[in-house]
Amino acid sequence: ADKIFLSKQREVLKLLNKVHEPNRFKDQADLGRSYDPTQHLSKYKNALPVKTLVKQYTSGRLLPRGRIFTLFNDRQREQMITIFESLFYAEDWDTFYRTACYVRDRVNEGQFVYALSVAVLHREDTRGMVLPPAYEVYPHLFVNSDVIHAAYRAKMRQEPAVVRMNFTGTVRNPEQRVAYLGEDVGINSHHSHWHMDFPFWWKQDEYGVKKDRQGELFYYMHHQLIARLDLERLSNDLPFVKPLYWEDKIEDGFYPQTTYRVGGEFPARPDNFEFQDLQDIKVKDMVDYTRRIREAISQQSVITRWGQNLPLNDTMGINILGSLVEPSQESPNPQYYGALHNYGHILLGQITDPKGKFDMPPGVMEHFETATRDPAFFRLHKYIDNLFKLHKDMLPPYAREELEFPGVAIQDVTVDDLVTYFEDFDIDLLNALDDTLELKDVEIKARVRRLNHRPFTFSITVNSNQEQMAAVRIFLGPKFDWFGQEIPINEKRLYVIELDKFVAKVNKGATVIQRKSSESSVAIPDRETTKILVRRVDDALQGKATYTVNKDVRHCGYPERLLLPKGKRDGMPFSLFVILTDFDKEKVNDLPWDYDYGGSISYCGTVSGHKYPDSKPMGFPFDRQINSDNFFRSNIYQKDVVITFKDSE
Ligand code: CUO
Repeated sequence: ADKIFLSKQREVLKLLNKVHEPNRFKDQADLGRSYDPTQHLSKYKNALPVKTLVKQYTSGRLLPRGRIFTLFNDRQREQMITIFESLFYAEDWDTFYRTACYVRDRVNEGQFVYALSVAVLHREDTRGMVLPPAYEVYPHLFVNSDVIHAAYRAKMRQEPAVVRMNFTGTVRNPEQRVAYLGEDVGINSHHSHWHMDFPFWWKQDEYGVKKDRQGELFYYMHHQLIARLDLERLSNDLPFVKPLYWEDKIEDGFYPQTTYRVGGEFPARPDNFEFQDLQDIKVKDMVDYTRRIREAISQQSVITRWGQNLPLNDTMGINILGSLVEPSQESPNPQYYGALHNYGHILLGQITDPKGKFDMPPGVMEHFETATRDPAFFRLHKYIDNLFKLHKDMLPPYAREELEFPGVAIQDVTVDDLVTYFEDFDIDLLNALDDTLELKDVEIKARVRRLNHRPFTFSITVNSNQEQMAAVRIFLGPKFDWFGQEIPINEKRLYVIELDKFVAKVNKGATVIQRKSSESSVAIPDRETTKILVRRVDDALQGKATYTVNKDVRHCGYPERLLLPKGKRDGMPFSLFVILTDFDKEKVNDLPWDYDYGGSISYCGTVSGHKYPDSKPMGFPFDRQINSDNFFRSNIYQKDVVITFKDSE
C-alpha cells in the first residue's frame, strides 16, 4: 500500500517541478493534453467548478501563465478557487491526477501551485503527502535580487555556485537588526503554510471539512508571531513593536530588494508614507470598520447579517472575533464589519501605486510567502492584536478553580544551558532559473544566515496525590523591558511565547517529566529538500530503501530552530513558566495521544476536520488579565532562565 502512495507522492513532486515552465515530464504533459474533463463529469462530486474552469480556459478568461498571482485579488482568487475545487471534488485519485495534469500546463503557475497544494493538504487520498518547501518552489519570493542575478551568471558559466545572501538594508536602519527573523525562510514557509491549512476563503460546509477554532487560531498564531518578534527586538536592544493606525504616518519604510521572476521588483515604501485610498478600498472605510468592531467588543456582542446579536462574553468570543477581523467565510457580518485585516494587507501592498498609475506589481504584504519581511507586517498585526486584547480584557480574570490543580505541585524545573547561535543554511535555487536557454542545470544555492539553538531538555519534578493525566504548558516571557525595568506580570503576559504544550502522566508521589526541545508542539523540524525527498521516494519505489509515510505530517509549524529568542552575548534573563492542569477536565478527544496530532498543534491546530485537542482558550492562562496575588499556586511555576548568544557553534 505504501508503494502505491509513494508513486502518487512522486507524481505530485513531478507536477510541482519547475512550475513556471511547461511540464518537462512527457507522461504528465501528454496526459494533460489529451484529458478532457467535460467527458468525465460524473467523476466529480460536484462538477460545476470543473465545467466552469474549462469554459473560462477556452474563452481565455483565466489569468495567463507568467503573470503574478496574489490571493488578495478577488478575481484571481475566485479563479484559483475554481481550480482548487476541480481538484478537490475529483472523486478518486485518477481523476484528481488527470485534472492536475490538465491544469498544470493551462493555468497560471501561481494559481496552480496554491490550488494543488491546498487540495493535497485536504484530500483524504493524499493525506501524509509531503509538499516541497515553498522556498524551493518559488525561490524568488524568499531570496533577494542579487542572489538571483548571481545565480543566473553561474548558470550561464555552467558552474555550480553558492551565493551568499545578506539581509536587506544597512546598519543605519535599526529594523535591520531583526531582519534575520522577518526574512527567515522558515518563518515565511510556516506562515504561508498556516494560511494554506486555514484559508480565509475556506467554505466549511460546502467542502465538508471543518476548521476547528479557525478564528481563534488566526488570533493566537499571529499574536505569537508578534510576541516572538518582540523578544527578538529586546534581544537586540529595540523597543517592542508599535501598532500602526490608518490615519497615521508609517514611520519606517521598507525596500524589499526582491524581484519577481517576471514582472519586476517588489515595490518599496519610503519612510513616513501614509495610507492611500485605493480604487475600491478607502482609508475612511477602515476607520469605520475599526469603530464598529470596537463597538462590538465593548458591548460584547456582534450584530449578524440577519440582525441578531451574537454574544462575545465567553471563551468562544475570540473565535467569532477572529473570523470577523480576518475575515474568514465564517464572519457573521462581512458587510458591516468589513475585511479589516485582509484590506490592511492590500492597502500596505499597494501603498506606493494606489491608483495603479505605474502598473506596479503587488507588494510583499500581498503574499503570505513574503509578508513578514516588511516590518509593517508586525505593526499591522499588533494593531489587530490590540483589538483582540481589548476583547480579552473584557472577560473576567481566571477564577481559582480554573487555575488550580488540587493535589498537584511542581517541585522543581530544570533545563540545560540555553544557547543560541547563527549558522549557514543553503537554499536550492534550481527552480528559480529559466530553462529557456538550452543550458544544463547546475547546482546553485543561496547561503543564508539563520538563528538556531542547542537542543535542550526540561525536567519537571511533580508531586501528586494520585495517578492522573496532566496537561503541561511551557511559556517564556521577557524579564526586563527595553529600559531595564522588571516587567509586571500583567504586562509580561502579553509578550510570553509558548514553547510547548503536551500531556504527561503523573504518578502518585513524585514524577520527573522530561521533555525535549525537539518534541515541542509549537514547532516542526527543517523541511526536507526536494532533491533528497525525490531520491528517497525513488529509492523506496525501486526497493533500494525503506520510506515510512507519516500520515500526520505537517507543513505548518514554527521552525524548531527558532524556538528560543536570540538572547545576548553576556546572557539575557527571561522568565520561564510551567503550568500543570487537569487534562481530564479539558480534553476534547478521548485519546490523549490525539494531542500529538501532527506534532505542531499549538499554532497550527489540526487539519482535515479533527477537533483542537484541548478546550482551554489558546494562550491560557496568559490570555486574560492577571491579578498577581491570586495567580501563582503550586501548579504554576515560575523561574528565571538565561539565554546566551554565541556567534557560531
Ligand atoms: Cu498571516 Cu496577516 O494574516 O498575514
